[in-house]
Amino acid sequence: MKSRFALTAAALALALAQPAFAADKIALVVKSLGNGFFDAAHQGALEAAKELKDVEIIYTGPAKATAEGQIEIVNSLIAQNVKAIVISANDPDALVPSLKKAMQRGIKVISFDSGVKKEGRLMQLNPSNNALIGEKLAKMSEQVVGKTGEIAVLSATAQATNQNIWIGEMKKVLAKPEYSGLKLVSVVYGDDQTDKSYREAQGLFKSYPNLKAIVAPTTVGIAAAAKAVQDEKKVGQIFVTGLGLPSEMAGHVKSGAVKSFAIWNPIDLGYSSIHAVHAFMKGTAKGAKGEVISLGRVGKATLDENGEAAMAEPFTYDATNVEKFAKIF
Ligand code: RAM
Repeated sequence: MKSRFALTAAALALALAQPAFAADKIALVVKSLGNGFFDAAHQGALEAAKELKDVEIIYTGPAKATAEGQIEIVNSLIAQNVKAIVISANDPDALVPSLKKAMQRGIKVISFDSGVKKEGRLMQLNPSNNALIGEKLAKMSEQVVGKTGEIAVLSATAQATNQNIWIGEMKKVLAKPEYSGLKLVSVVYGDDQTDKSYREAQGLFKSYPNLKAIVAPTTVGIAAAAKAVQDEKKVGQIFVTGLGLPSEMAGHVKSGAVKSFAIWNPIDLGYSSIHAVHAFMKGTAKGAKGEVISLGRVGKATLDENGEAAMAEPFTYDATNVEKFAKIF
């Protein structure tokens, strides 16, 4: 009798410890794990989940930034019955079939940061306006190079949706008469891996002895290129610019390898993505043109005809402010 009572009490205690309802699972699928940019986005996602109360975040991604790795993950998330997938895609096309399958099973899918084609998601949340980012990259290059000189791009993976769009926008700006002196000599890919990005930067030094700047529209690439410039004693000869995290770039600004770089707040991006997908989970968003989606403390986003919405303008960092923001992301 005694032991039976003990068991009942234990079962009761366990039942009381469980939440009154099971939180819905949202999977945040990033390009690859170990990238500080996505760690910051994850931080924001957790903040949103805490506010929303009825969801929990599964943070996942492949070891290397490949579409194949993400497809495997998406398939296993379908099997796990997650309620939503928020993905930064390694390829605009390759993920579409598995994401479509997820949506057919009732899973709400949105992309953020690096998008997938319209048919593979309900919306794409861009960190900023793509044309603005392209212009920013061209302007920052001109600031360190001057009116004439050779520049090269060190990108992430060759299939990355976001980097390819930004490079395309940057090329449009460089094609304008006022930029005719800036010569884009090469675009190389470090695959968002530090060691490969570092080697690609070294390769550029060798192939282009007159190179004046490396523009890296990736937080992994810009940090690796700046380190290569420092290690090979090319500070003052080759400047590095692009999109970076203040926490990873402060030392490189100090060394002089980097004068300025830009980025948006990755914490806010992750936070906003969870709010956006939550609206689809609750049925208040459907993905139609003109729909206004609440992004919690960040504000609102309006969907365009492609189901895309953009957040804030990229912010520029240099010696005057990098230390302050390095403490945040
Ligand atoms: C890297 C990733 C990410 C991109 C940033 C700027 O961390 O490629 O997708 O948005 O750089």
